[in-house]
Amino acid sequence: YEDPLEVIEEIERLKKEQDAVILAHFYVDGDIQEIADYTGDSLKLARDATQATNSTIVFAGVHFMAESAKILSPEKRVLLPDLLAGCSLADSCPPQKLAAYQAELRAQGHDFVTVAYINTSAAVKSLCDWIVTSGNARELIEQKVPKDKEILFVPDQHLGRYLMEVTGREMILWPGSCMVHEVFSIQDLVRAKKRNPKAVVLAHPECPQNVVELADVVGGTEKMRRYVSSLSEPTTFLVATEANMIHPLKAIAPQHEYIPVPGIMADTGETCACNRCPHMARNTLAKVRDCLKFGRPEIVWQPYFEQAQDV
Ligand code: CIZ
Repeated sequence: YEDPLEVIEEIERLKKEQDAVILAHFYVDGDIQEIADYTGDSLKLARDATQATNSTIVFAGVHFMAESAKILSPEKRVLLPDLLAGCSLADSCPPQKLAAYQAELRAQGHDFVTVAYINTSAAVKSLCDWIVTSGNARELIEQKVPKDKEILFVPDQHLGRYLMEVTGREMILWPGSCMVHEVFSIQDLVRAKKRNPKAVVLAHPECPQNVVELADVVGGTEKMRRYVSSLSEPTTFLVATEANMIHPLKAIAPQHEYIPVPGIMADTGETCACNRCPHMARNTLAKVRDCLKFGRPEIVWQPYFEQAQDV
């Protein structure tokens, strides 16, 4: 057992020693969000990473987020507290498979651009025309993607389907999905709505269509924060996204009550009270301390074509 307060003191000391800044995603544990210099969604954190003047970035999040920070700030040392913190969405779209599918579509005569959700590896990003986040996908597709082109959207089929609906654009969808958002239990959501008839349902667009259809507000984490802080009247919210999101919602709008929507556990089929991402959960205070102490795991990155030449 380690006293969390002592670990936090060590982190503060090591941060100064190593000229480091800590970035934490809204889906990591609240105790890490509390000690972070910046918190946010992947879009905000990628921007924060470029603004920070420190030479080391500790990214408490998952691999593709730390990799995005490294791509945008290659001169900085980027540390990820646990290298195994991956992403089911990123894993569902390997670069070789995507390249083969793009070739097949071209051979069939499709004239398309590839739009990738940020939850992808750097190798996949290098095969795509546009990279979007939940915070800017709609705007970018509406304003930037030429109307005469088809869109291949990867890797999240649920977000892609939602974007088809709101933008009115036809898309070819990659069949990936997020393990956290995929398992929301529609029956439990309906029950929670019956128990809290005045509650407002917030759902992430990575949720399947039947959950999104029951939502009052559909949006990424930054949109959820903006929405709850726009209401002064105390309100009950049913939150259908990673349960740690309740931490920043409470911080910005403590007048409300937040109830996580239950999920179904993939291995046992049992309902769990709140839905946690096992990859985000790999981040702990002790691992944040250790990566600062030992300077690893470090994210190193090379463009795809250079990797290919090395093989
Ligand atoms: O973009 C992100 O950070 C993710 C994965 C979700 C969200 O809505 O913030």
